[in-house]
Amino acid sequence: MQSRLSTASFAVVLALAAVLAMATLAGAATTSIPTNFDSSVMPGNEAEDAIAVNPTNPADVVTMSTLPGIPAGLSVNVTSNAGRTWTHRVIGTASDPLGAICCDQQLAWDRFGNLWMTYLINTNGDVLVALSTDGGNSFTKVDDLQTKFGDQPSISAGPNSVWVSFTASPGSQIEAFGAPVTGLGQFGSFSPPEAVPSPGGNGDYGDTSVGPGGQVMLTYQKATNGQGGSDIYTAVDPDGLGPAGFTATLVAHSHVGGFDFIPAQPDRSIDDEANLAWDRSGGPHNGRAYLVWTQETPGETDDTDIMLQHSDDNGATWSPAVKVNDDQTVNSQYDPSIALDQATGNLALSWYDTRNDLGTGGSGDTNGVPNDDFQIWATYSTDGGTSFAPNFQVSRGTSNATDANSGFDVGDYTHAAFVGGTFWPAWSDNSNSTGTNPDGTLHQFDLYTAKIAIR
Ligand SMILES: [Ca+2]
Ligand SMILES: [Ca+2]
Ligand SMILES: [Ca+2]
Repeated sequence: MQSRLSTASFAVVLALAAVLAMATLAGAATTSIPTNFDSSVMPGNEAEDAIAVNPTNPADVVTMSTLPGIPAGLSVNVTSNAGRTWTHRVIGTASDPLGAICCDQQLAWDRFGNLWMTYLINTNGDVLVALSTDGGNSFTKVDDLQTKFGDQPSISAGPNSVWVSFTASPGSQIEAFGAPVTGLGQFGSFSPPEAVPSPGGNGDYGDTSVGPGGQVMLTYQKATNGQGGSDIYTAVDPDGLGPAGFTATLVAHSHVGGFDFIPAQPDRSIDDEANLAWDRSGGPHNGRAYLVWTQETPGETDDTDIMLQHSDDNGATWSPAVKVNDDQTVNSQYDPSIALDQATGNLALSWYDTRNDLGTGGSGDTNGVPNDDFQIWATYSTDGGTSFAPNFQVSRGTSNATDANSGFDVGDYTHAAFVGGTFWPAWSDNSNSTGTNPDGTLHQFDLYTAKIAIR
């Protein structure tokens, strides 16, 4: 009896060792699903996320989420131990000095430890900038563009500057403004907004990136409504805070429009969600800019895919678009995020993905309906985008936007951060795979993330 127990125990030890070996492998080769963190643990919907990691202390991670259905405020979640424990609070309520925050928050953490945020306020659509110098535990408003009604501002930090671009009404004019940064809490005034001139100077749903020399690249799509397709532009200011201005370049045409409805986003729809990353690592691909966006082939089939291009000449010319998702389905991949580890030059991407929902049951299908349940998937490249690791599943569970019952689905975008060999994708999740969502399973979303070692 004793001997048999010992044999059984030994078998358990062997099994545990195998699991541990797989978990270790997962760090490098991502062959199994990583641990998921429920960063928000909040009743109601958290959708449309931001995430940033502190380059001066990569154990500091901050996530933020819009709170659709609540008049004003953002969910802010902070860990200082790489996800083991989180604090949660709501900022941007009606009485907050930051203003009554509507939405469209985005984050950038610079090499000095400054955590920058851009966002919109409810009252007049002002585009604002706030700064945290204490790891996201408090934010102070530092700039307010008081005369513009803005949309989807994005923010990026470079070696010695921080830049915001946004869409200004009327005419969906793309504008950008920047400030010099010299240390923790040490920065100059933001420039007045600089408009991207015609041709190609208007659009929306874009991103901002700063290159190794302080040059600035924006991306956005023209055609901001409807399902019928859109052109994707980049615009570059070659000297950043210097006197030169932006010049726009047409890069690609997508069959995704401005509000393109797919089964997984039946209420909010999707757009191209073009996003940028710029290699400032000093490595073999230093200066390479990457552009990710969403294609639909053929148009109006809901078979959307994640496309990637790169440029080695400040956006003047681009490599042919390659499809990043490697599934063999006609299902939807959408809302891509892209992040580059400036410590290594490695590139990682994550996105919402319905590949495992064939409507035939199983772990990827909650309801017998095809193509409406999503997971988060990702890949990475360690050779400048020449080759990619096989796609791997990040979310442990499967989620459904209709079940969130907000009319906002997961919102318009998702984000990821990649610092010091660790990739942190963020996403809205109602699978309740962690057992911590206060609303239970397949109800309102919580804001999830995962920690993935990639070197
Ligand atoms: Ca697809
Ligand atoms: Ca389904
Ligand atoms: Ca929630």
